[in-house]
Order: sequence, then C-alpha cells, then structure tokens
Amino acid sequence: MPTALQKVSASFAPQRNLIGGEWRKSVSSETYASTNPARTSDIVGHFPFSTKNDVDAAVQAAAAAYPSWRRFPTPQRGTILRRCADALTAEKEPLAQLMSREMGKTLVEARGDVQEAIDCAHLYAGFARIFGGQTLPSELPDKAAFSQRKPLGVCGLITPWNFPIAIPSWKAFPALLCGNTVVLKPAEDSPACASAFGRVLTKAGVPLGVFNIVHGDGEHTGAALVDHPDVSAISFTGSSQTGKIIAEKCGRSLKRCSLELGGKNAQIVMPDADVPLALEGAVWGAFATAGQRCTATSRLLLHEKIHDAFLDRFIAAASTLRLGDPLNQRTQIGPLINAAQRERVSDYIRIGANEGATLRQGGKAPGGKLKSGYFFEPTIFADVSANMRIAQEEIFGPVCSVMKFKDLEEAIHVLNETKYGLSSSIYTRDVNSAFVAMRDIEAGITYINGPTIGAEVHLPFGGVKQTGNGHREAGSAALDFYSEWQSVYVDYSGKLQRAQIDTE
Ligand code: UN1
Repeated sequence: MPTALQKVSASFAPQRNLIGGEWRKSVSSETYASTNPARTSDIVGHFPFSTKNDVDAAVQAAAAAYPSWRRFPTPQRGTILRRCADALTAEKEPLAQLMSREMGKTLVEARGDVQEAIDCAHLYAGFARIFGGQTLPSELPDKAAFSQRKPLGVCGLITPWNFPIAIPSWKAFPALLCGNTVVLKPAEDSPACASAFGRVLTKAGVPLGVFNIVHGDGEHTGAALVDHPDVSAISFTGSSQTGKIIAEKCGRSLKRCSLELGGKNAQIVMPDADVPLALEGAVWGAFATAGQRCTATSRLLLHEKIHDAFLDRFIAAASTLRLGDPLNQRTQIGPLINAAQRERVSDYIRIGANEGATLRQGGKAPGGKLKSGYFFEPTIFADVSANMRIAQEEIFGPVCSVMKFKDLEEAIHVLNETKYGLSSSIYTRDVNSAFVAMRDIEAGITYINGPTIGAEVHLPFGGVKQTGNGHREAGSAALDFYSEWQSVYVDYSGKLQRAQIDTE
C-alpha cells in the first residue's frame, strides 16, 4: 500500500476513546493492535483496551449530555444529522480506504459501506420533521388525547467489524434522532473505522458527550456497558452466542435490548429463472465481502432440471474471482478478518467433507503472495443435504453449500429448515411462484430476482427465529426501539370525568 495512504489513515482515526468530546487514553493505559488482514505486518494503530472505569466515564459523559440533548428541538437534531451526512460525504474516500485497510473489504464495497451511513444520516434527518405521535379522539367530552415519543436515555451500541461504519450509523443515527445519547463499543477488529466515524460526527457538530466511544473486547468492555445500571438500552449486532449472553444479562435488569444475530440465507433458483442473472446473484451473494455478511448466500438451492449445468457455471465463475489486496481496484475478494476466523472456516471444510458433501471448488487458504494475509478461496460444496452442519450453521466465510430440490414446496421447506431467518432469495419468472415464496418463506428479508445481500436503509432490517429478538433496525422500525410511547390526556372540562365507569 502506498505510504501516502497510510498517512491519511493514521491521522484520520484517533487511537483513543471518545469521552465527553475528548479523545482519552484508557485509565489502564493498556492497548492492543489493529492489523491489516490482507498484510498482517501492517499495523493500523494501537487502541485502548478499556476497563470498567473507562466505560463508566463514557456512560457518565453520555448521561450528563442527555438532559440538554433530550430537550433539543427534534428538527435541530435532524439538522445535525444532515451535517453528519455532509461530513461523511466529504470524507467518503479516506473512510473507505481506511476500512479496506483495516477490515479487508474491497474498496468498492467499502465505499458502499460509507454510503449506507450517509443514506442513513439523510433518512433520520428527514424523519426529524415528521417524528411524532398520534392525535386521537377521547371517549369523554372536553378531553384531548394524544401520544408522543420519548427518548430512553443512554443507549449502549455494540457493533461488528463487517460493516464498521454502516452498522454504527444504523444504530447511532436513529438513537440520536430520538433524543438519546450514545456509548459505542465497536468490534476490536475495526477500532480505527469507529474512531474515524466518531471524529467525523464530532466535526459535524454532534455536541460533546452525545456520542462516545469505548474501545475494547466484548468480555470486559462490552460486558461493562451491558451491565452498567445507567445504560437504558443495548443494541447488539454479532454472533448468536454473544447475543444470548446479552439477552440474559438485560433480562435480569429488564433492560431493553435489540439483537441482530446470525443467518443461514438461501437463494432458490427455479427452472424458469433467468439463469445468467441468477448466477451473477449467487456469486455476488455468496462471495462478496468474502462471505462475511450476516445476509450472505450460504446455501444455494437449485431445481433438479437446472442443477448440474448451473453448478458447473457457478464453479467456473467462483474459480475466476480475483483474490488480493482489497485496496487494489482489480481485487474482487479480500481476506477474512483474522486468524481465528480462517481457522473456523477451515474447520467447516473438514466438517463438510466428513459429513459426505463433495468439495467442488476452493476449500483452502491460497499460497504465494496471498500468504501475507488471511485469505481463503471461494469454496463450493455440492451434494449437501439439509441436515448437514454446513447447511445449518453460520460459517461467515466464502463457503456456499449447494442443494438440489424437486419442486417449490420442497425448496421453501429446506430454506425454512434452519434456526435462523434473516435473508432469502428466489429467482423465477413465474409470478405465482414469487408470491408463494413471499407468503411461505420464514425470513425478515426476501428478494425476488436479486441476491440475499443489499438491504436498503429505509426498510426494516432484521430476521425471524434465532436471528434476533423481534426488533428491527433501520427505517421507521428503528425509531420504535429507540423511543418509548407516552400517552397524554388533557381534561379541560373542569370536573372529574371517570373513564370506563358506567353512569346512568
Ligand atoms: C450485516 O451483514 O450484518 O444487506 C449487514 C446487506 C448489507 C448489510 C449487511 N446492506 O448485505
């Protein structure tokens, strides 16, 4: 990578916590290194390993900023969000380059990630002038009734590395619009992106203490945030395993929590599908971001009539994808995020082979120059049956399990036969099949003639079953999580009017 680019990245992301508008070291002075997954000798920066005391300081700063932020007129909060959109737009390229370097998605995808954050800021800035409740008739004379939304207080946001700017924005912008203040605990694999995001927000005029960042791991820093008595709500995106721990902790203190967890998304290809289109969709859905999206296509369900020919073309397309440095414009697939993740993906290759699936493409880390990072070849398993672990468990890597089906009913049954229900897709030219799929698929997101990835920020995002706990991010749905309803009755009759009491 050119040195000039490194300079841009380093100065762009303060290697500290953001607390009350100041960039502070951890009280422990302990730090950890964030490295480039495509070239592990390249250290992006050293970030604080925050303790309970740092988390407490951040929550106190957020709590201190809350009373005035809560009373800021909502349209003015919207104006600040619009400035955030403008500042993110101005910094889009350095942010995208930093992201490619720190977490390995290709530059075009990294630009898309920043664009999602920009779109999200515009969306909630727009909501600022229509954010409100309902005016309703009262049962009684001379009495008014309406409802209004109120903020929750301090919201703790715990975010993953795979969308290191988009996901913090999905959580922070609706939270801020509703009048909450925020403490963000970003993933330890993408701290520079989070710091850069914080720097842009601060520059855009988000008042001191309204948006705070504490770096660190989940076990210590994240747990301290979840356990903090002055945090009113937790929004988490990550693994189902961690999600269950967070839900349990929040349950004990009745803290509101939103969980966005795993997926095992499938694309169905019907015999009447536009085959080149379905093929392009499958390649992009399965291998973009090296399969490290919770919406990635990790199962491909092919009708028996087209199965063999489609599979051959899928293998041919996957085998020509160019792996390499994500900052290189020609690269199509970047590395996995870290050594542990590459180990996990390799384990699933062994598991699939032992279960009797046929490895038709990839299945290993490439050699040569690519040994400098955590690369893994795009991998395809064929002859997969629905109960195999590679068809049931989230792998979070460039691995796609291909299955054969006889008719639409069987395809939908197999698609639904996992504990998850995030995204789904069907390629068909038959309108009846499309509507049956929309009716019977159990998933929070369904695409017709599009891949399982690519959700837009103004629609609800989230899944059913063990993908989450019933909340949705993005769109107007996120506002329901970050606010409470207050029903207000104004009796202007001047006398006691008893509701629901029968009178003669
Ligand atoms: C995720 O992987 O957690 O729909 C989010 C998509 C992206 C978001 C993915 N817009 O693929």
